[in-house]
Amino acid sequence: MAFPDGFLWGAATAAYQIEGSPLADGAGASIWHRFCHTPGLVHGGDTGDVACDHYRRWPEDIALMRRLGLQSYRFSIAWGRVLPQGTGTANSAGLDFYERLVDQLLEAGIAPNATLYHWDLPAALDDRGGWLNRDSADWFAEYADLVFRRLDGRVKMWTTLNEPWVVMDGGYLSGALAPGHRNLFEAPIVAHNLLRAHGKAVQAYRASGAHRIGLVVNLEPKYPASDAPQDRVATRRAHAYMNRHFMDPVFRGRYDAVLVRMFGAAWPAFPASDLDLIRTPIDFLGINYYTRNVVRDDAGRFPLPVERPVQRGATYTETGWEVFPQGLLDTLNWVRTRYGNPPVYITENGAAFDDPPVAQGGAVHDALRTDYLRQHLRVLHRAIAEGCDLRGYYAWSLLDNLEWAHGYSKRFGLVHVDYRNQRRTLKDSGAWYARVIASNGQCL
Ligand code: NCW
Ligand code: CA
Repeated sequence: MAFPDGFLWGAATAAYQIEGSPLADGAGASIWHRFCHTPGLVHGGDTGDVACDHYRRWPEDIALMRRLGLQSYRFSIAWGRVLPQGTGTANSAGLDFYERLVDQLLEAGIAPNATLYHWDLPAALDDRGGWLNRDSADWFAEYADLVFRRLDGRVKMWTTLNEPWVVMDGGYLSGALAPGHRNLFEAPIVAHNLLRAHGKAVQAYRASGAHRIGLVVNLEPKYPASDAPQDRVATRRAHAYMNRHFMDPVFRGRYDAVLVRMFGAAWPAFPASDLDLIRTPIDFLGINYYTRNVVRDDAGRFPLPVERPVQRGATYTETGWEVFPQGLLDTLNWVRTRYGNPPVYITENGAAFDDPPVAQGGAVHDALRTDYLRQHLRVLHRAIAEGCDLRGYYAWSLLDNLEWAHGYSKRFGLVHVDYRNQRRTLKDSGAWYARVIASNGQCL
């Protein structure tokens, strides 16, 4: 079971989830700093104040990446470290941090893959309306351009946004994530401005960058719970909402009618020319895949009129996500056929499990995580055989880290972090993944 030559093996993290020191060296606070410091919003009152202390321990973390044999490392840049107010005066110390990180990654033979936005909007911009403000697309392009000019000589793979759907749904509709709004009328506006921001950053990149830039979306295939018409209709709506709200505009330059109808009065009239900006061609698509969704109609809920009936016999992870590797194959084939087979990277895939404690001598026997990864990687091999243009895979996550509103209670890492002393321990899944990389998947 060998993968194609040049298939890229990596692991991923995000700035606010691992760095700690969120205000160090002149950085401006983000909406996640505010959210975590608002009592009652995050499990256990956890914050990113220390997190994995990666801001100070990054050399040790690069040593861990070497141990895993990573060929690429996907991380995100904290906008507020670079531009404390979000726009205007740059903070050179913030860029220095990422410059040093990138230089040492290259020194270690690890290709950096940088994401510009993994949810940590500068709080100063939230004060100006955040993603609800139409100017947010220009703010983002200004920030992106600054980073490109400083780092594009060394970073050859860029991502504009991580999971814009989650930003919209969690940040502005369910309110479970920063900035914690719950407003049906805001959601489509935020989605649209995120898409415009993405498009403007890609255009800025064409002007100053020399390598590749893409978008990362979370995709979750939908299957009806029964043959009943209402379940089938609900499945279509759930699919349009979660999987096509961002993909259709980027790849086809339009919003789907199902989506527009779902939002009804909450759907504003957008200028048609915005779609031309949004569909600016990208070089690759990043897909984050974790689970599927079995859809049962629940007309009382909006805009996702669905329930997720528990599947008997299935394994669920600690975030409540069903383990369903076949869904990854279905998703890749859906992208291949609907969107013209773009170059794809799996930019996140992984599982939170309650790992056993660190054993004597330093080991974590996390067999469930290894199982999860193995099953999903096997499916990738099939997707390639079926014609998907799949270029690489990033496990989520290098380290246990701050799982947003779940705080530190959910562990996704290949490496265990003891938050009492910041000690890192390679889990069994990490040692296993190192063998997968070393054999280019042959040992699967
Ligand atoms: S969508 C999501 N995740 C995880 C996160 O660690 C990563 O940064 C994301 O790209 C794994 O992959 C994505 N997490 C959703 C968190 C929702 C939390 C809601 C908590 C309610 C109490
Ligand atoms: Ca638990």
